[in-house]
Parts: sequence; structure tokens; C-alpha cells
Amino acid sequence: MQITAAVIRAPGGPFNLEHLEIEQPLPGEVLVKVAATGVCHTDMVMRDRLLPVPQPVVLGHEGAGTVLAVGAGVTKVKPGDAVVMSFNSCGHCPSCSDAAPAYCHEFFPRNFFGARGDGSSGLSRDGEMIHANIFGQSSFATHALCHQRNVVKVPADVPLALLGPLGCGVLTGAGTVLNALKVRAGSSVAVMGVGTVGLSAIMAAKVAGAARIIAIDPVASRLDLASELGATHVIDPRGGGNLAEKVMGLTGGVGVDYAIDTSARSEVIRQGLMMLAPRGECAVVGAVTFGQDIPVDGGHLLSGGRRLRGVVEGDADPEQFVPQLVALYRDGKLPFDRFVRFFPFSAINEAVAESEAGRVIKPILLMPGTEVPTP
Ligand code: CXF
Ligand code: ZN
Repeated sequence: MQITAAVIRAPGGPFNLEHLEIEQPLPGEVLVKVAATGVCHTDMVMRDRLLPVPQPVVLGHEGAGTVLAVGAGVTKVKPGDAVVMSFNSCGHCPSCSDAAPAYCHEFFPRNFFGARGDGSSGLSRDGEMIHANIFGQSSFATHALCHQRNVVKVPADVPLALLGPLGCGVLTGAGTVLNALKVRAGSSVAVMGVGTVGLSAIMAAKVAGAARIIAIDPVASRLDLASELGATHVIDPRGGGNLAEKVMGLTGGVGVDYAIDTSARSEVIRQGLMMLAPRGECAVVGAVTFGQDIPVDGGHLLSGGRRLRGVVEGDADPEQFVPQLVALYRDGKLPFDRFVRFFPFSAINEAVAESEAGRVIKPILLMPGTEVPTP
């Protein structure tokens, strides 16, 4: 079948809209007609080959759409079902067996290698292989091949075109608070960087009943939005003084119970650890890279029994967590639509540029025929 997809052919881009051939789903696979797909910062990291993703490749990993066909053995979804695609996992390693697919022992091959396990991708152009299967989906396309494991059925009464980010960015921020840190009612949380992941963490911290929610970001408009979505305090990290001291100042010298870093910058993460109260925990959520050292004050870590940990995809099992996120959205407790902007798929390069310039927090690309959802 012929599809249209955004292909990256060189590090740094651009995204070229091309007509490709897509295969029918193999056993365990699901062919999805994509309605819309979010743009995540990790797509830019892959575009720039800061992660070793092969090219030419179709990126995109926050897809939402309708099932068109299923391969042999697929029982979870059927043609016509509305679905969100999330990250992929193997289903049988120790982590997957323990309901922790974000720590799948095959997480990198299954999400970043640009091919199925047998080396094929399911996408081609005049016989040229185009890499796909990114996060088990490659959804910067009118159609995507995903897997029974990473597809989640969603109800028909919520606007499908909005839901893609529930598969990655929103899931990561909210899951860090609700699943990984298990933020306690009455506690204090600092969030460093308030893009999609940080804002989702703030909304979830409010849901969890955190008493003090501190948003930290150099962009004033983002801090304003963070306040509207649940932050009780905001800090612009620019100017004099270090971040941990500013947070200490806001908490009467005690520090916070939880710090969440979305910046992936080593010095910021160090500050996240320094701003923790005794027994506090700092979650590294932003895409730090292999070989990147993080400076740690060992005495500070040890003395208060503080913790520093990585969190991938909000510790989520998408099958369980995406429906919870849909329910929170429906209840008005996760209004992530507040920071979404829709673009036609044909404007993908503009959407990416707007996001990289900091003017749009979460771009969502609408495939031809998909209307902008009405609130
Ligand atoms: C990624 C971030 C880097 C580690 C793997 C998961 N999340 C998705 O954008
Ligand atoms: Zn992502």
C-alpha cells in the first residue's frame, strides 16, 4: 500500500514528505491509519543522530489513529478501534515480566534500531529500504506498523487527534510523579524545565496532592502556564545565586521531597540533588546521553539518605497507564490540551522549528482528513 511519510535522510533533517510503500502487518503487528502524531524532543535527538538511529528513517512516536488491519495472532485490537501508540517492549524479559516494560532489556533495539528483529522495516521506496519501527511505530506518516504490545485502545468519546502525547511526553511527566516517585499528599516537588514533560509532572503533582509545587524554567510564559496548571511557586533560574539555594529559600531551608529534571543538563541535575530534603529523591527524566557524567556531592547524597535515579517513560506500563491518563484528562485534571498546537502534517518542518524556538510546547501533526479537535 502507498503511504506518505516524513523521511529524514541526513543528520539534522529536514523532514521530506515522500510516497512510500508499506507492507501488510506480520504476525503480532497492527497497521494503523494515523490521525495525528505529537512531536517529542527525542525525535530531534534521533534526527540529529545523537542517538545512533539509522537513516533514511521515518521518526515519530506519539501516534494516535484507527486500526486498519491486524496480523495473525493479534487479539487486543481489531480494525476500526481507536488507539494510541506508545513505546515498544519485548514482553518476556525480567522487566517486562515484572510489569516494568520501560526497563525492557531490549528497550533500545525495539525502539531505536529502525527495524524489526529480522532487519526488515516494512517501509520502502522503489526498493530502497527506509528505516522504521521507531518506538515500534514511526508515526510521522499517514500509516504506521506497530505491535500488539505497544498499541493501547482508547475510548471513542475523547478527541483522538489530541491523544498521541499520552503515549510518550505526557505519560513520562505524569508517570514520573504517580508511578516512579509516588509523590505523597502534602509533600513538596520541584520540576526543572516545564515543557510537555515538566508541565505534565506539575499537573500530576497537583493530582497527587503535593502541597508545594515549584516550577523552574527560564521562559516567563512557561512559568505562567505552570502556575495555571498547578505550580504554587516559580523560579527563573537565570541571574545570580544557585538553583538549590533558591529552592532552599522557598522551603524555609528544608529542601524538597522530590526533584524532577527534564533538562538533561548535568549541572542542573546536580542542583536537583542539592535541593533535596533528607530522604528526598531526584528523578532524571530528560534524555541524558551515554558517557555524560553527572557531578554528585557524595556527602550530601549519603548523609540524608537521598536518592538519585533515572526514570524512563514514567515507569509506565502503557496498557494500564494510558487509560488512567485518558480518565484524568476527561475529569479535567490533566488539561494538556492547554499547551498543544496543531499543524497540518505538510507543515512538519515549521512545527519542529516552532518547537525548537520555544514558541510551541507540544506540536501535534494532523494527517490529511483529520480535523482540529473542538474543545
Ligand atoms: C526517551 C528518552 C530517552 C531515553 C529513552 C526514552 N523517551 C522518549 O522520548
Ligand atoms: Zn518521546
